[in-house]
Parts: sequence; C-alpha cells; structure tokens
Amino acid sequence: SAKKLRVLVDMDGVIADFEGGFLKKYRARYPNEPFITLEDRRGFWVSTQYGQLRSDLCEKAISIWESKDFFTELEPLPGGVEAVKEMAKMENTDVFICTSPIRFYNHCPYEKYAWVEKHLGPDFLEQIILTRDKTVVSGDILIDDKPDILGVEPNPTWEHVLFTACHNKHMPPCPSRRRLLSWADDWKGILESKRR
Ligand code: DGP
Repeated sequence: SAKKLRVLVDMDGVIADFEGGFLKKYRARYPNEPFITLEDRRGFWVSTQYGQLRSDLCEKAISIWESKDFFTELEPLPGGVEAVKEMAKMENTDVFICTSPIRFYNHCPYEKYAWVEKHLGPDFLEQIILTRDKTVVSGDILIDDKPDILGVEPNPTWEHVLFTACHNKHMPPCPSRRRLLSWADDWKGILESKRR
C-alpha cells in the first residue's frame, strides 16, 4: 500500500536499559540497603516495589533516576539501536522515539536527546517525541514495555506491541495484545503485518 508506516519506539526498557542502570547505581549509592533483583521485579513502577520492600526505599529509588547523568549513562539494550537504525532505513517507514520524561525535568529531557545523538546519531534528533501522554501521538505501532498506556485519547491510532521487560514478563498472556520478546524477536514480521 502507498501510505508510510509510522513506528513509535519507546526508550526506557526498550532501547535503553533503565532497569539495569537503576539497579547498578542504586546498589553503588546505597550498598547497605536491600534491593530487588531484576528477576524479582514486578510492576512497571520501580519506586512502588521499593516502597513495598521498605517505605523509605521509595524516595531512595527516585533519587537515583533524578540524579544528573542517570539517563545519559544508560546502556543500550541488546539489538535495540541496530534494529531502530535498520527500521529507519526501510522503505515507506517513519520511525520516532516516543518517550515520557520524568516530571523532575532538570536533567532528563536534555539527557534523552544526548543519548539519542550518541547512539542513533545527530540526524535522529529530528525523530524524538517527548510526551507524558502517548495516546495523543498518532502512529501505526507503539513498541513499549509499559503494560497500560493511558491518556486523554481513549482510542489511540497505534497498536501497542508490548516489549518484554523484567517487570512484565510474568504477566499472564493476553491474546489480544502482541508481544516482542526482545530485539532478536520478529519485529520485521510485526511491521510487515501492519503494511497489509
Ligand atoms: P516511558 O518508558 O516512556 O513510559 O517512561 C516512563 C519513565 O518512568 C521511564 O523513564 C522510567 C521511569 N520510571 C520507572 N519507574 C518509575 C517510578 O516508580 N516512578 C517514576 N516517577 N518514574 C519511573
């Protein structure tokens, strides 16, 4: 068909290793405090699970991603950068990085741009969408590790493809929602299915 496919790719937990980066810096900063292994992570919100472990650990967790250099120093997740670059080179395909900055804005928005420039190249700065509400962004596919993507638009144009992460991999299978298990999984097949 004639129309270009528009793919929205989330950043944290999809191409940037938020969970791994968080745990490493949390353990370095609070070596004597309990922590949650990636194997034991449940639920999207890291601070919620740390708060359940011990109430004061909620704010300690938050202090990690509110620190300068947290977002710039995140490692790329395996295959993510390569897949996004390959996707962007495909014919009839527009790729956007669609990511929600944290509300503490001192470092995060700047560092997300810096991360994209470093790993995807300066031309990709044109493709960044920073928003706290992804439902108002139009696209054919949204690849995102957050199970519930809600906002003011009750009927977003995109199909949400759930990207598997440590916090969502134990969720019961939902037949109406497709998953991408990793970047080694068949992302090309998912794109092709939307072109038809
Ligand atoms: P996104 O992946 O685009 O939906 O962005 C969600 C952001 O929130 C991402 O940077 C990860 C971050 N995040 C993870 N856990 C928590 C939490 O418990 N509290 C807050 N404020 N942000 C969190």
